[in-house]
Amino acid sequence: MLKLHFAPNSRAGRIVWLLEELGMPYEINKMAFSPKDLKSDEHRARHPLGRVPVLEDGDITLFESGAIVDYIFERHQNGGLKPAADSPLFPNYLQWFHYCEGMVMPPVNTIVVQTVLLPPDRRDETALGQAQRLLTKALEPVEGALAGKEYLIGDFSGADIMLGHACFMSNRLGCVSEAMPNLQGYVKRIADRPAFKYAIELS
Ligand SMILES: N[C@@H](CCC(=O)N[C@@H](CS)C(=O)NCC(=O)O)C(=O)O
Repeated sequence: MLKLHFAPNSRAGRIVWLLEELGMPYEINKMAFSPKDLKSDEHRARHPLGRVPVLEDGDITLFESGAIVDYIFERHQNGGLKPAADSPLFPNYLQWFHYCEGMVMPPVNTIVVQTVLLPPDRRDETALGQAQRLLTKALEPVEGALAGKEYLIGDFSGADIMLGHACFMSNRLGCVSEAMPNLQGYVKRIADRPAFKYAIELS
């Protein structure tokens, strides 16, 4: 059975969300989002940086959320929520799937560091402002892509598991403004999905 190593309020929520959407059985190892759990020798043996998510499948260990999503589709779901390579939807699927970690999450990470993780006396307003501007810019093409669509490629897909989760987090950080009505509607649609609710409330 698949085993997911999880901490709340993290990208591990993407994998819970996916497994719940697919109705797949899995075991979960719930850790605290704290150095005591994540940087323990036991967890570093699974992920050299002591991060989440980590998925174990028998003797296979994977520690990158996008790779985990794709692995589940290819090894366990015969494609799953992913268009076939010859589908006209495939190029857009790939683009938005990878846009998540490539373009949206870097400024999200900085904003979380500068507003939550660092003690107030070590926070840097300039770095925070830059990251907020960068995130707004990175979200603009997503706003455009969602025009007239419920989900990123039309139907719900693995691209939403990745980038939809990042858009939800961006909204939580106050970076999805009223100037982005398509994104606001998208975040609401995602937040209303029962599997997403389950994942985001898991602690
Ligand atoms: N690109 C990686 C990022 C993994 C990552 O940074 N996870 C964060 C939680 S969202 C983490 O474990 N942070 C703990 C730490 O940095 O100590 C992925 O998508 O899996």
